[in-house]
Amino acid sequence: MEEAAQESLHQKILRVVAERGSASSAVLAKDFGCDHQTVVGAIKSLQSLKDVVDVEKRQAEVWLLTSEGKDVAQNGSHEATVYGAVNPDEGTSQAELEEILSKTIAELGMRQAIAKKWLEVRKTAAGEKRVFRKVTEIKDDVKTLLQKIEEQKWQDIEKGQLKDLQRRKLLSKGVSNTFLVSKGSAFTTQIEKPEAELTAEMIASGSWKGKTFKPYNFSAKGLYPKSGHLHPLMKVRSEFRQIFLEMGFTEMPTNNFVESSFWNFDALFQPQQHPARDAHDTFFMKDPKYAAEIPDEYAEKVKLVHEGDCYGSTGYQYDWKFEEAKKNILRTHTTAVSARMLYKLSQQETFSPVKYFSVDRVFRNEALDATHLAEFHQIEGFIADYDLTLANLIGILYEFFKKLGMTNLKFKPTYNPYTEPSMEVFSYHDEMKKWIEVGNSGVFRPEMLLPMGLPENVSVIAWGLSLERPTMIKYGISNIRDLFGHKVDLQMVHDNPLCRLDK
Ligand code: FB9
Repeated sequence: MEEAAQESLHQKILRVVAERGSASSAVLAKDFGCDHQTVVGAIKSLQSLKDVVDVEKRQAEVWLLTSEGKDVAQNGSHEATVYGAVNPDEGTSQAELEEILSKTIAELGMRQAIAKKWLEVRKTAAGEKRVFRKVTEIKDDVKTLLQKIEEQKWQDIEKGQLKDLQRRKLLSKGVSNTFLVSKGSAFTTQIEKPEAELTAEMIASGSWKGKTFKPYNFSAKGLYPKSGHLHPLMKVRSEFRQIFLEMGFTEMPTNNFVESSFWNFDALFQPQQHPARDAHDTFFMKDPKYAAEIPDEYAEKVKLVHEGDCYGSTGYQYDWKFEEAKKNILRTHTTAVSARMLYKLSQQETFSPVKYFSVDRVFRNEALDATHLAEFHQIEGFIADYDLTLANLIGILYEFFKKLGMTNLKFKPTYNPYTEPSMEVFSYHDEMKKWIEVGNSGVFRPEMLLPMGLPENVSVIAWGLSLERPTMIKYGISNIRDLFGHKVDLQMVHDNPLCRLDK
């Protein structure tokens, strides 16, 4: 109810109480022609003003119209309906009445109308039974009574009539909580709207002294704190993390975006003149330009394998430089972290098989377009164990992508500097009705593993994909800027649904 209207309702109630000494909420609602609950709310609000009114809760037996009763109060009694349907000249057959009205109304109405001598059944000259009117007009007292009850004026009606209407299932007995409001010890009709809060201005000016304040409602519910909402990428990352954890993988520590060229490229047997290592594809750090430390002994072995004729490989036959390896960059793939983890593994007393994964940001100085930014989240998994083969890699890829709902896979040979053989992974997407590239994979080369010092019969199978591609497909986002970056609509973050990768 509008505040002003609620205000005038307060005043109207106080005026009636001033005149009558007290008043019931039910009577007030009827007199004011407004909803009983609204009047109760206003009474409770007046009650919060100290001693202005006294309020006593009462339970009164009330007569309530049933749904059929409400229909009769609005449209007339069954008997009046049947009387109205009878043709005043030729009369009407019962079958026609049942067809016009309904069997129930025709039967109920006929019985009441005959009892009230409004209608009679007699035979025509042709010997047909028809219903005829006995009076030219009627008074629908049932409708009138029910309307009075609806206005809560049942006090003027005889008990027998109420019982009769109850018998006809037009009325039912109920209990209504009403409130008797009467003058309190501090009764006044001049109430000031109670203040909802004590302001600094009131305290400074002292104006609070003449005001009444709403009592503090300790049981009021607090505002629902606007909680945060996970970004779709983070929801999808959680789903991938869950998949890897279910498969027994351990997450790698990926909390360094800045990486040395050594771990990002050299340790992966990626030659220093490889095009991916120039400034067109990689972000080089200005400061600090060089990595603080690189494991020297291991770096010497990396130098040997790059330059060739070592570890059973011809290498790349070039002069490998420490200075190039020490340059700091923004990592271009999380395979740099995989290299660090494998080196750490090789430093253990004895080798033990492991399964690791990572999901984190990587950076590439590439041409931007609708689906590519200078950074994306790479997902990577690898398994290091004795004598793993391409068959094991294909098997784990089927297991992994099955958890994404993809079972129809194809593998296409490709080249990566650090894996041999290498395969691109494709899956047939039923909704898009086409084959889509869903990742890249391979077996890390001996030139990467042997300089670390891993046993010769240990092999490592690995694969990778992005987080953005599945997220964009799952959430139907066509432009990556609607998913990632400063132009993202935060409402999208708020509204987007739970992520289910397997559906
Ligand atoms: O994610 C990619 N595609 C993809 C993945 C999931 C998916 O799920 C949908 C719900 C159905 C849909 C699509 N791709 C890899 C393939 C392409 O999108 C490709 O065009 C883009 N690739 C990125 C690199 O582009 C600069 C995706 C990214 C990628 C590519 C390769 C690796 C990681 C990410 C890798 C690797 C790797 C290989 C061997 C050993 C270790 C790591």
